[in-house]
Amino acid sequence: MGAADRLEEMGMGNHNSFHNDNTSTCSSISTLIFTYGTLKHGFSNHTLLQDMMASGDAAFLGLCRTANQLPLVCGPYRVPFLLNFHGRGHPVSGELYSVSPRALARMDDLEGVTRGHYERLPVRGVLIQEEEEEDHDPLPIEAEAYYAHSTYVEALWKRNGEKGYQCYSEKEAKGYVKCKDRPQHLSFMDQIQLFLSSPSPPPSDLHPIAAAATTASK
Ligand code: PCA
Repeated sequence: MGAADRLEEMGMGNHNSFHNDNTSTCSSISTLIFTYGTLKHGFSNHTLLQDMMASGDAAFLGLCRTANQLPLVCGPYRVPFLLNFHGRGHPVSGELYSVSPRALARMDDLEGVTRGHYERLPVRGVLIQEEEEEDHDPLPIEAEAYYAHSTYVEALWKRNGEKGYQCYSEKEAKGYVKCKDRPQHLSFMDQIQLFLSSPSPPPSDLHPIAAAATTASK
């Protein structure tokens, strides 16, 4: 079954657009979530989605990318953050899930929504078509994603040299430290603040000598 069929089966949409719509009976019980980081297949928080899929509280709908450019950067411990800055960065790749209210509450808790870590806001995306569906038009979707909280978004963008990634892949995740392995006496907000006040590494595309000079002049 293709991504379009899976969405159709869930009653999530019309012919050319799929979106969160609280007026229909089916979609009132689920929310579309675009995941771009550690919740994706193969990354450390995917176990939460696996659990929720096993209990019928979540369903994987397909690969997805954002319809617009958005910065995707890393914070402390290579934790990924999408920034709500339209027109900067790149279209970002990720995965689309439909989740129940119960699953959404667990995800909000993991992402520290009430603790000021991430905020869940709308995102427009395009479902990546599977081979048998390639002849069809791209499927626009309206979902929600976890963005870096607005209190530190500007500083995080600057700390990343105003450069974003297209995808949080193994390469970008290299050096990721799981929550349980981080210093336990500091809150995640403390860790973000420490990261923001630490110097940015020199740009990796500089020749090592030029990079050393950049560091020395700081
Ligand atoms: N988890 C969420 C937001 C960032 C993160 O690591 C996700 O995968 O979309």
